[in-house]
Order: sequence, then C-alpha cells, then structure tokens
Amino acid sequence: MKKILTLIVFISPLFLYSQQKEDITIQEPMIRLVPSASPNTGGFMKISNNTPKEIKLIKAESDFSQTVELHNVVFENAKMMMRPIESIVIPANSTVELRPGSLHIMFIGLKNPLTTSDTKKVTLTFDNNKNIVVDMPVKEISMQMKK
Ligand SMILES: [Cu+2]
Repeated sequence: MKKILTLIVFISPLFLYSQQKEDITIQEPMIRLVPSASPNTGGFMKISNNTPKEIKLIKAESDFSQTVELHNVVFENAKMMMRPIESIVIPANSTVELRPGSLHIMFIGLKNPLTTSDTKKVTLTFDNNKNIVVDMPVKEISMQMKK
C-alpha cells in the first residue's frame, strides 16, 4: 500500500503538468441526432487554443460518413446557407465554438442511421501538424440557433 501511495504522489504532479500543457483542448463534442432518412448531420464542440499562436483546424475525418467537411453558415438572399470552408481559425489563447447556425463539422452521406447510444470517433487535423481524435456522442440538439 505504501508503494502505491508513493507512486500516486509522484505521478500526479506530472499528470497535472501535462494536462495544462496541451496546445489544443476540446470541450462538449456532440453530433446531432437526425432522422434515419436524413443523409447528413452536423458536429459541434468548443475548441481551445492554449498557445500564443493562431492555429487552424484544416481537416476533420471519420468513417461513419462518406465525406466530412468544415462548414460555416452565411446569410444569403434572405436565407441561411451552409458553405464549405477551408479551415476554422482558432486565435491565440482563445476558444472557438462550433454550434448550430454557425461553424460546424458536416458529416455527409451517413453510412448507418444514428442513435443516441452512439459515440463516433472523429480525427481533427490542425495546421501545426497535430491530430486529435475526439469521441463525439450523438445527442438530440435543438435546431434553434442561439446567439
Ligand atoms: Cu453544414
């Protein structure tokens, strides 16, 4: 028992230190539950850049849809339209929220119907050559576009 305690005391400061040093952290990842007839869905999360330099999200990949794109929503001809974008910029020491009616990850061509017991692995690639694999649970998300 004494050995175990010593080990814990030794490891925990290192663990905390490494947690704080993460360049990019992801919070509240989720994929919108859609009716089984719907071929596409959106994914949302908060992405924090904990570095003093701008970082760009340049790619998202998954194997549960045919294609994955980064999207924004623009107001055009009095309509809300989704548009593919090259990247999502996360400014230095900032958090960007991907949310309904705004920036999001678009999963196009779902291979199987989604259920709320699913969690999908999504790989994010950033322009600093970092890859992060995010476990994204499928959730019911209201269509309401909050500001
Ligand atoms: Cu979209």
